[in-house]
Amino acid sequence: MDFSLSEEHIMIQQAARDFANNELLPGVIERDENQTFPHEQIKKLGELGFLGMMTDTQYNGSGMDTLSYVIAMEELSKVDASASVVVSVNNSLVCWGLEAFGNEEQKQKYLSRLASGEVIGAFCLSEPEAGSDATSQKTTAIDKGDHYILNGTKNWITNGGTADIYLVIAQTNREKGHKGINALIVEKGMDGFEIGPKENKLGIRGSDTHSLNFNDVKVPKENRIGEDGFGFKFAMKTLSGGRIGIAAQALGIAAGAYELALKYAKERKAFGTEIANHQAIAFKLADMHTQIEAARNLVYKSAWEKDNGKNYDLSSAMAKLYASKVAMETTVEAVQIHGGNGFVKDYHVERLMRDAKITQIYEGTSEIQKIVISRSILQN
Ligand code: COS
Repeated sequence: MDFSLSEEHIMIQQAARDFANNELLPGVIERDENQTFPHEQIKKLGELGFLGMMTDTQYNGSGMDTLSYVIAMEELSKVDASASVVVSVNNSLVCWGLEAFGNEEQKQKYLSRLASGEVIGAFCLSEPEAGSDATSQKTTAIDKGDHYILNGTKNWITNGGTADIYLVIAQTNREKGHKGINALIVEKGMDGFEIGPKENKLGIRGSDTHSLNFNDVKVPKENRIGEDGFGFKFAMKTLSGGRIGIAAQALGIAAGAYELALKYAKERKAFGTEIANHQAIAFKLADMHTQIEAARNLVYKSAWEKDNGKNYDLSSAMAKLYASKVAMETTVEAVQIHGGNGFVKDYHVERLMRDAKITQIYEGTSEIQKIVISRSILQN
């Protein structure tokens, strides 16, 4: 067992850290306040290879491993979780899903453009009445021979307005239950595809979250991913990897808040000394540091399992469950350490606290992760 990072991993960490500090930090407070999508920054992340990190180089990806991806996600998320969620969805849900389960034509046509960041993608599973209960899809994709007719509504879709390519999960044959669900590649601009209003959110306000409406959208059959009825398994398998990305995002939010709190505690004086010298603060920092290290170990282990061909359904659920809890708790403590300053926007920690909350909700709530974990341990 070797806990040290390779030279390549350290280089990726440094590159992501530099990008976060030089390109994401300027304007991050204003983007959050005004709900501005980081277009320019996402374009640059694409040019640097961060949008298709795990995708093979033959499809314009960077051909890196999952560990590289989570290392980058942590660094970007320390500074701007609105930008890092775009990176996460594009990498682990859209690019990985297409590379693992798409056919060669789909990879040539869509994956190459997504992995290079020329366009970005969205993953569309949640519906007004089917978030956690994902088999209850109301959106329908009716088989019409050489095409499907898609009807329905998707909710809370990350990159909803900005994406060009959407992976949409829909029910084709209700009698077959989850085995009647398909995953279709839908392009922006297809007739009958409408993008709903942007959501006004508590956190990750710079990211672009929309509902989507499909009204008799004609989707060619060649846009179906995998065999007929593979859509639910596609969603589940893809989400397992997505959860590693969100766990890394949560880890980054926690680590970012901790680093700010540590710096502040060493500078701010009260009762004649830096507040870090008060045990009440030092013990908070000790807890934060320990929890973040534990979360990082879970995230890295899950990435390692994915890279080594092992089943990572359990480890990704545990990593997401724990890292998101640590993100929430750590950011609350970071605000507390900052006192009055923690409550104002200039010090960043209040934003990180708001951003942390979504990591306990999207790509499977904490309660869903507990279903996955408990089923896994009870089955074995
Ligand atoms: N990989 C492959 N297949 C999987 C799987 C996985 N990780 N998880 C479940 N499946 C398969 C099951 O094996 C089953 O197939 P078979 O009948 O052929 O065995 C099928 O999917 C249905 O699974 P299950 O019976 O467990 O379905 P449930 O309705 O009980 O739901 C949970 C399972 C709760 C785990 C699932 O619905 C889920 O993950 N929900 C949350 C979805 C989510 O993350 N939403 C957020 C939207 S994305 S932002």
